[in-house]
Amino acid sequence: MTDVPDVHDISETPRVPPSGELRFPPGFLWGTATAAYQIEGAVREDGRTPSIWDTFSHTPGRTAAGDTGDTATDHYHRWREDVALMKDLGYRAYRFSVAWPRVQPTGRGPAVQRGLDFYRALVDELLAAGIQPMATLYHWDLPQELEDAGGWPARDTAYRYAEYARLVGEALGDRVQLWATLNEPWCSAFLGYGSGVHAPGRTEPAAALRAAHHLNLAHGLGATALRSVLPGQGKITVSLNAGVVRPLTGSPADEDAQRRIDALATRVFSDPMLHGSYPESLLADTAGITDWSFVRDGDLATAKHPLDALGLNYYAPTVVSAADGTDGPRRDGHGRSDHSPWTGAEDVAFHQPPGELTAMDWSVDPTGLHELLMRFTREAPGLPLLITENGAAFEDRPGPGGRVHDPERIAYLHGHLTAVHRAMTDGADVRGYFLWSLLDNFEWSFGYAKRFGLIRVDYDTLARIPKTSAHWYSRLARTNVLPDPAAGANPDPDPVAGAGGGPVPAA
Ligand code: IFM
Repeated sequence: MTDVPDVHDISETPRVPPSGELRFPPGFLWGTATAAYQIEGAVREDGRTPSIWDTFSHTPGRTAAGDTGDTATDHYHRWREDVALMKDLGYRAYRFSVAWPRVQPTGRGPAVQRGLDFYRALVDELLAAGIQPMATLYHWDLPQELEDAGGWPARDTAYRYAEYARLVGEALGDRVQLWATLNEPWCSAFLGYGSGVHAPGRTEPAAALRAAHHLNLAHGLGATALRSVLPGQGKITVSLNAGVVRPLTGSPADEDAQRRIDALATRVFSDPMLHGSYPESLLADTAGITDWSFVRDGDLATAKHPLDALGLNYYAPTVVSAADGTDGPRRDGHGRSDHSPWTGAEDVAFHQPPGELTAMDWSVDPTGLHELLMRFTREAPGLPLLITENGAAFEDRPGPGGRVHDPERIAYLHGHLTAVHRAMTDGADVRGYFLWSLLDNFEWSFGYAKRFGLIRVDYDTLARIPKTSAHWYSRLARTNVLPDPAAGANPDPDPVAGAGGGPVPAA
């Protein structure tokens, strides 16, 4: 077994030093995040079989330009280079996801050793580089065979997931301390089975609610299975894209729209996982679609598996109002479809907030991150928080020598990390931050058109080029002090010396 390095132990509550300088506590986990289908490629190698995303992306019209994850960033072959880059940049942690169809191709039965070997080698390389690995068990790549058997609307998928979680926990539990059961189950349920803009592309409102429940059940069963095989230091969390939903006005109708969307975006997962119940209002609001009879005795107690931390993914807030009777374009930021992902609240209108937008047309609003952290600080007192995703896509353009200067991303990160610091000063127990994303990658139905990476990927040559933001973040990871955005102002940074060409203090 490889020794786990002496990196941040999330069981210690950090204190924010009282100073004017935005300094984060020692041991704060500075990481980056990726997901298997978005970066690995090699979709037919070493026994891997198709996932729902292989099928979906190969279906004409489903993704921009017909892009697929067949090659993606070729991380499956270039992982050593990627770990070396993280090490050179001084990043302290790395959140990756395990591809279910690589490890258990049919979603049943024993694990494929070659699949597990890939992740063991990756984790060993990370540990040798002093980088703390965090494994996400499910980031949307359901084995196609399980979808053919019913997918997430079928209860059995939750049991299959628990078996898979145990297999991966047994194989990697001696090396990986930090685990996330599911990434953004909202997307799996409501984009996958509601609006159909994500795999498997079904548009069945009742199935979306069933999927949501079976994802809650899978989280609880999977966490229980994982806990039974992990050594004592193993920590279990889940990554929720809990929404920050704001009413357009203070009118009772807009506030009611806000309540309904919040229930569908956030509470449908956070209430079962944290409190062991569904909001009564959600059951009432969706009564015309389903009677929820798929919820069996004991399911909600299972879903409420005690967590070691709560993972939150934040990008932008959402502004809603009661339907205004006009039939304008839907602006919920989740891709175009004639079908709403907001099951039972299809009438709610979404509005573009004023101000700066990212390349996803998502607003740049760090106050939402502060709001989210404070919400869960109040709602789950004593539960440490991890920001398991935050970041932005911009229209990065390579300059002379292929270098990429991305001041918009640096400004976005600076604003959001200032909000994190403020939340910590206000009492939020935040233990780490995983920036989305390490590399430019396959952005689901947007294909390769949207670039979220700190590191540019040239999709012709697959060369990796750290952007200015990669060096700016490196400075933060090495010093725990939030660098001034101007520290990334030099468009031609020295990749060794760090952002702005200045010296980077030693770790
Ligand atoms: O790329 C995605 C990721 O897979 C899940 N969270 C949001 C990111 C940006 O859209």
